[in-house]
Amino acid sequence: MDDLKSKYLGLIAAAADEAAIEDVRLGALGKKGEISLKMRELGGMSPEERQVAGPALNALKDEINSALAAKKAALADTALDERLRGEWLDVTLPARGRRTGTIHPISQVTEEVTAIFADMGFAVAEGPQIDSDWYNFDALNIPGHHPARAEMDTFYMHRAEGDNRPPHVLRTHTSPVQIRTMEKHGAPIRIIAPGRVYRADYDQTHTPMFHQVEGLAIDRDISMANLKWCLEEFVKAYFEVDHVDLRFRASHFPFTEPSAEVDIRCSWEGGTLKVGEGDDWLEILGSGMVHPKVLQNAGVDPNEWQGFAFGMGIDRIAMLKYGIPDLRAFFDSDLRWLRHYGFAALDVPTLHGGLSK
Ligand code: 2U9
Repeated sequence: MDDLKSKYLGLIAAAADEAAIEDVRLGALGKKGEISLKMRELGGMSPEERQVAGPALNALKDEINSALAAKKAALADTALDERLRGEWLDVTLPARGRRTGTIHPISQVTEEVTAIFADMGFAVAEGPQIDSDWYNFDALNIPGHHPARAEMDTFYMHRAEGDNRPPHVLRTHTSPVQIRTMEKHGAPIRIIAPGRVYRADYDQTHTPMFHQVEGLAIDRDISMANLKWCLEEFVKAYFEVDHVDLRFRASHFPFTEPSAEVDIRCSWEGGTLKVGEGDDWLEILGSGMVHPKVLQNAGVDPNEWQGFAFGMGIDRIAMLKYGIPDLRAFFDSDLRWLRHYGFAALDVPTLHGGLSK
């Protein structure tokens, strides 16, 4: 009995894991275990022998069982300690700097322009990028034979066979948005329409998709004087300067009469643009008084209402303000370029907070 006891207590002490413990248990107390067999021998003993051996065997069995349970608990504790040591984290370490995305210069400039015109009471209007030739051309006083229609290098949508209606187009300017908004809300109206436009043209200064922002202000007595003030305020705020000189050059667009292209005084010292000083002039937008036929086409009575419109290229004014030399890089999705020219995601442009801080 003593031999059995020291044998199994020794094996239990030496067991290194739960599987080894189970082996010891089966060897001692399993169906064919050494102690179980001894228990079975009790039946062949005399009552006197059994009275001595019985309690001794039961005590041995209890002792082995408690040693097994204690060893099991000790092994579980060690395993937990080891796991906790492996998974230990120093929560007092400083956070690792995360790679964050940036705001694309076109989104940034769209937000800046929107903030400036919002401050002057202009709402933002949006519309479809695929539109009918009525909204893109005819309503804007650009009839089928008009040279402007050919000049706009239009992308035409595919037509089903046998469909003889004029095809829809990828809008060549955001002007259809203003027609749709006038149709819906009538006059007076004060909106800007920023967004993507498409022209089949690709070289150093043209991409087949680019961005425009157009503005429209219609009321009973809006004049070129209001247009000049509005654009002057815009240019000062956008380029973040106190003074600008604007030059209005007579021009021609089918949708405005009279029409003017607008230049700003600037200098190009050492290759960088300075707005408001110098002897150079830089064209930044087109504008004019909305043609009476265009008002009529949008359901606004030109005998009652009048106003101005203007349009400019967002990509171009972004390049000018932020010294971006190559237009095509805007659409390359080059991460190094985006990190260099991109803007911090939480610095939303506002007039009071600073447009491009
Ligand atoms: C309506 C009536 C009139 C929008 C205008 C221009 C002049 C213009 C160009 C600037 C550079 C396009 O991005 S660009 O290539 N735009 O010169 N746009 S007036 O006139 C409108 C628009 C809508 C209903």
